[in-house]
Amino acid sequence: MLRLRMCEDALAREYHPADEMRCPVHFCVGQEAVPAALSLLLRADDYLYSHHRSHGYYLAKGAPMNALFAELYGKSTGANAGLAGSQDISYPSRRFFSGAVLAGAAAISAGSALAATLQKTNHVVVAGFGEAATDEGVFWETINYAALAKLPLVLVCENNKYSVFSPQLKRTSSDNISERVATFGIESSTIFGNDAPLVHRTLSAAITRARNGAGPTFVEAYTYRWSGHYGPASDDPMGYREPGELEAWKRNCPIALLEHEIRSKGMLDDAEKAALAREFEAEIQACFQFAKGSPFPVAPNWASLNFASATPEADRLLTDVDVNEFNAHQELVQAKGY
Ligand SMILES: Cc1ncc(C[n+]2csc(CCOP(=O)(O)OP(=O)(O)O)c2C)c(N)n1
Ligand SMILES: [Mg+2]
Repeated sequence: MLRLRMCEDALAREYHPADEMRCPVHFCVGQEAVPAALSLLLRADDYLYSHHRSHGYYLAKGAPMNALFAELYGKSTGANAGLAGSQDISYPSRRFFSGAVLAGAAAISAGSALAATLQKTNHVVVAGFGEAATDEGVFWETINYAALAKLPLVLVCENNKYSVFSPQLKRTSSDNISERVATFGIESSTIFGNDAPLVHRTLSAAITRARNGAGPTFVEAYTYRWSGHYGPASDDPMGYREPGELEAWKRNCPIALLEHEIRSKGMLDDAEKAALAREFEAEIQACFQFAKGSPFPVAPNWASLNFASATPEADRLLTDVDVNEFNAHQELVQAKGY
């Protein structure tokens, strides 16, 4: 959690006025507990999908911090050669994928979990997303199918109350997401998402269930983003937060809560915390150096940026398919009268 917090704080400090990062960034300051718990629980062969607030999940899957920084700077050494940016970053070799379509993480994760079932591998699939993903129809289709097919899937909803500037109760008549999910036949719970040990226990149980073939679990973790919706600047002047709300959640900082607990048990002292902070600070500075010193990507031609053309299937469709034949087949499948 501390590594992620320091990483996000450092990126936020560098974002303006330097303006060298080439993409919008959604910081996850205040929301460290879920990704940190996942970082301890997921195996290398497990898949993790996330939404636009992606950095915590990226690091949770063990993807390298320097490739994250270089990606934000639009450099060729970035996780996606500088072409994806923050909210669509992926690191395929660590089986991590993010995406800007809110419920996309959930929907794609169900397909990925189905693949795990069909291929009889023992890996599990986790999707992390915000509560606004549950405003989308495909989210409910996903949980319906996940329950039916008993997919090895864990869906984690970080409920931070807001979709950009809109509170949940201005978007839905009730804020009982996990109760609604339970009616689909999925194990479902709501927890205080800034209690790191509770988050860890809950996600650990969910991942174990998935791995043991007991089916999907939905976890709604109440948390709060300290930063604006995107970028480093506060968007409080928009007036969408209730007075005192941010301060109350800051008093419930997930890092401070855990720190208090482990200090009181003699598991952390000042020197140990300072050593951790020094280690993370050195890593972060090395990442900035790496990112800033890396070259921009070079595209030899536009076609080389069409990733679909790198797949044999797409090539075949583009070159072999006879359009006339394709059109002729439409008659066979299209019901008359439509
Ligand atoms: C399908 C879709 N609709 C709308 C948007 C625009 N959009 C980007 S972020 C966001 C808010 C998302 O809120 P939430 O899912 O709760 O995540 P949070 O930002 O609170 O972490 C919206 C509406 C989008 N990216 N995708
Ligand atoms: Mg939200």
